[in-house]
Amino acid sequence: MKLYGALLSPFVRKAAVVLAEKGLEYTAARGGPGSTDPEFLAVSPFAKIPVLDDDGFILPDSTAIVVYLDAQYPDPSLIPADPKARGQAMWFDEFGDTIFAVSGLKILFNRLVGPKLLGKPGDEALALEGEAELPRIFEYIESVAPEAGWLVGNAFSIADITVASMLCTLAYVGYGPNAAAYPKTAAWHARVTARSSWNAVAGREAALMRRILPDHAAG
Ligand SMILES: N[C@@H](CCC(=O)N[C@@H](CS)C(=O)NCC(=O)O)C(=O)O
Repeated sequence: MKLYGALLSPFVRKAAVVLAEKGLEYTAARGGPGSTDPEFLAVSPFAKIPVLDDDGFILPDSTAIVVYLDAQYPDPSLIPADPKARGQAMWFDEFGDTIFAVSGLKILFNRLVGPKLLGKPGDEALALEGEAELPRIFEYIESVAPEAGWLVGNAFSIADITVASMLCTLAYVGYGPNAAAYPKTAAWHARVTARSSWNAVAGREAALMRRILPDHAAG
């Protein structure tokens, strides 16, 4: 199994945590914004990360990857079977990828990835736009964060992984779940990041970040 893309990406981290939850070993392969690596460009139709290669079966997109992995390697299941819980889990995944990440990545790309990794000036107006969008998103997460346990039903799922992964990425640009303002979010996020799967991925991520961005601690 191979996973293309750097763990700084919330989408790559999501796929990596799912692999770790399922006890699946993988090799990290290079790829990402600005990459000209022919191996990566051959597997990623739109040059986006992550891409999974499972013994020659190539699949882009974090959600597609999780759906595939959960069907192919069902233990433990990370997409609930109950229809309502399944719908809710996919909503949180969609929210994480297309609402939270869209705002958060405006900050990440314009303050960190562009200027510090790709040598491209960031667009500060876009970063400020992302910042202005965050409070509404944080308030929403606080309104759905459970007092105990997980976002959907009583099982850890793709919902927790996707939303927590974006929070981890935001830590690189100085945003964390502030416990004073968002106590339920902070406590839930701490439960997610205490899992052994999360710790395994965080260890790999810290090693990668020490190499590519020595001034930034892993989120
Ligand atoms: N919906 C995709 C989003 C993937 C994505 O946009 N990844 C970013 C990195 S965080 C990327 O590769 N951007 C490069 C580009 O858009 O050129 C997923 O869930 O995998």
